[in-house]
Amino acid sequence: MQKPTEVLFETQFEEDVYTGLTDFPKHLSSKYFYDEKGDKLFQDIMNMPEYYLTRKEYDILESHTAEIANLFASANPKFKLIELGAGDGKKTKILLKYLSENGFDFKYQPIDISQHVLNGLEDSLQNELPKVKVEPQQGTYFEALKKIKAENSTKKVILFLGSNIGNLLHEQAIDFLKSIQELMEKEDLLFIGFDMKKNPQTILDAYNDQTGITAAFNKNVLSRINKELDGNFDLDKFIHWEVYDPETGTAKSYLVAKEAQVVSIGKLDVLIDFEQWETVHTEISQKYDDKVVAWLAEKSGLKIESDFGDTEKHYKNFVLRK
Ligand code: AVI
Repeated sequence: MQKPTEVLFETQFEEDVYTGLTDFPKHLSSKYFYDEKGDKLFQDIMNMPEYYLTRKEYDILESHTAEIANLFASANPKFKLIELGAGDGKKTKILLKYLSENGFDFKYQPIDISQHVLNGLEDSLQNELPKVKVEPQQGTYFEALKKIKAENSTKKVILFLGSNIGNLLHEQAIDFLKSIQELMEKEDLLFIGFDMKKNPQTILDAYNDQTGITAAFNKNVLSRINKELDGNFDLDKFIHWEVYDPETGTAKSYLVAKEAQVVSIGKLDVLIDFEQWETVHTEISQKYDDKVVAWLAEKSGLKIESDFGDTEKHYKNFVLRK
């Protein structure tokens, strides 16, 4: 590896790529999987038969719709439904449909970093559920939540679906939940999806599909470096590798160099050496059990009010309160 005399980073992406690839062992954050191509690949993942998470959560929402809706409206029937990382809203539309058809007094506020995603969601809601009042908010979760807290006193029901929390280490998850807790009032609710521990093979299959979609998703971080930072990664010289530790519940994704190579990243003015079989750790997808969820909630100053699971308890949605 050749270090540049002085590197001035223009973006967080540049800095994180530089830091991650000059560290030992090497690492890159999974948040960089998601550009337009990565979003599309993740959509494909959610439709794969092996990726049970989306289906399970969809089933939970579908089979408990009325119960969940009534819980949202309990104590105070007027509320704002705020979704963190809304995406295409496919699962949320089950709730939105029920709430709107049954005269609930609510507004839907999807929050997403991507304006493109929000526009698509708003258009589709306009067509499918025109009665739902939508107030999209572009930005990071915290920017948006802070603004919402400052702006009004309506009761908040915050949705954080898809086991997105699983992409955070426990310590980061606690920080994240604490920040949400600090923005919540007594009557507010957090409705959050957790992927639960299960047969380790089922988990490995979900993150290592035969068709190679997950591999392409993992390698998309390298494509982004090529495209955005003038890199010359040869994607065929890396393999996607998934491990799952059933004791800790942590699934980890790696990119493994098939041969020794030197990669140039023009924008960062750096050459990165790879030894044969050297790894780049890219993602964690944490799996939970009831005790760990209770521990995370307690550490974050939140109380578990109830939970909804599929029949096999492969996936659970928890309702948390301050
Ligand atoms: C977005 N997140 C919850 C997904 C997960 O299951 O960790 C991302 C993903 N990575 C590989 N497949 C899906």
